Amino acid sequence: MAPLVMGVLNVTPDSFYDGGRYLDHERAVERGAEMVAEGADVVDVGGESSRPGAQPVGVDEELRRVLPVVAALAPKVRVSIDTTKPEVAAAAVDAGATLINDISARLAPVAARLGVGWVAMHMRGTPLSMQTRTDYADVVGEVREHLARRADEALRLGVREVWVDPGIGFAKTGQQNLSLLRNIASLVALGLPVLVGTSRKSFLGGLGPAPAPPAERFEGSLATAVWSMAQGAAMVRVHDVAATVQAARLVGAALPVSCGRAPSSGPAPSSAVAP
Ligand code: HH2
Repeated sequence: MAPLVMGVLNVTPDSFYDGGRYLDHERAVERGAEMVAEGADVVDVGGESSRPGAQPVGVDEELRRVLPVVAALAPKVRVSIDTTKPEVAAAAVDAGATLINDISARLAPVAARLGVGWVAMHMRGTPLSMQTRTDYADVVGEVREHLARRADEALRLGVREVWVDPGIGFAKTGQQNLSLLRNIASLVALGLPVLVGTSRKSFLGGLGPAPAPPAERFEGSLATAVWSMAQGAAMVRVHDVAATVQAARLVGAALPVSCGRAPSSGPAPSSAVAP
């Protein structure tokens, strides 16, 4: 089975790559429909930027941004809601979202109550403070343990679909992002589906001879998406859907058996299989 592709749709003025492009609801819905045509499996709708230093948005404003977009896209495609606010998650589920993409990894009780899937992403602090909190003794081990604990709590609460995500770029240095990418397989070994988001992120801009802005990070984004999928990530979160869908199909054809699945030894929890 090919890994899944989650398309990023930010209904915000300030997201680091697509900020301001889809603040108008009509344009956001058009872009969502375009992603569906390009083969996206999930469209991830967000109303609050989480780039380093981003200012928080109030509940009412976040709801105003995302709800009409979620409602318009949900009949066409699986919609996830990228939020850390319980009220926004609940209203988006009411409007048709079936997955809560939670960068705070704190909304498992909401996902359990609403009977929807949940993504637990690793982060320290908040987007305002996170880049001052990159002091890990063992970034790979600490991220894995944090996600394993949160996932376990969620499974105990009765969340049936639990994803884990290392949170590339969230409270991580460039080198720490690379260590996490090198060790995706150790997250996959938890037996839960893994989501990875590297798309257009700043560590990619620092790998070449001169710093590259987000507009020049497509190749690095695709390369790291392919790398992640080949290491067993069950889904990648990307801005560039069409190219990544082609890459995912190729990876799926090349690695037909184990991609994104729990290792064959040992029991796999029911949530380990990607939907
Ligand atoms: N990255 C961003 C936002 N949400 N969710 C998950 N699960 N994983 C990620 O890596 C992730 C995420 C940041 O990217 P983007 O949405 O493009 O930017 P912004 O936060 O500025 O809106």
